[in-house]
Amino acid sequence: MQRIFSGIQPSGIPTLGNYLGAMRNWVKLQDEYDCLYCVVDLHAITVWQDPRELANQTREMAASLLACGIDPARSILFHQSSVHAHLRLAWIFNCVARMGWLNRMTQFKEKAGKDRENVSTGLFTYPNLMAADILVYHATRVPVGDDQRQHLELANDIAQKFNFDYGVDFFPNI
Ligand code: LTN
Repeated sequence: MQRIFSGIQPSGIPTLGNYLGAMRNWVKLQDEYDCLYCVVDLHAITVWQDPRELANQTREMAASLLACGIDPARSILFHQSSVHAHLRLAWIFNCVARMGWLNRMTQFKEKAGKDRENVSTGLFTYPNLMAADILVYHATRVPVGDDQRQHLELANDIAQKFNFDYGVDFFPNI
């Protein structure tokens, strides 16, 4: 069975956009696929977060996902920071992805704006952690909005470069 991975930022109480754009779809996908759903608290700290608030919002987002119909008997639902393998693989990917690739990420350019010298380096390497989220489970399907397309292409580029550089066929194509 194909494996699905998707992540959602812990924005606390979800917006209607979260529901229509992601959550509703995630619930349906459980019928057909082996699904892993993750509240990406480590991505959230690419910009400053109050630690206590972040912990609350992460729990609230997980609770909302359960309330919407994510079924823990069929799917895996977890906090990103609770699985250390994400960060370990993200480091390896920091050493695989090229500066030029990340420099072309439109989301980084938008978020950094004129403040490019002053944003966190985590904001820059955000796509490498996202690639690690997916590839650590060898997931091959990733339901995301159009704004995340470029990040998925980058994840594929990383997987291919890793396989090529180390002469393996380890990471699948997304
Ligand atoms: N960047 C995504 C959240 C996200 C994600 C992922 C989505 C983090 N890791 C892995 C799919 C797969 C966002 O902001 N919506």
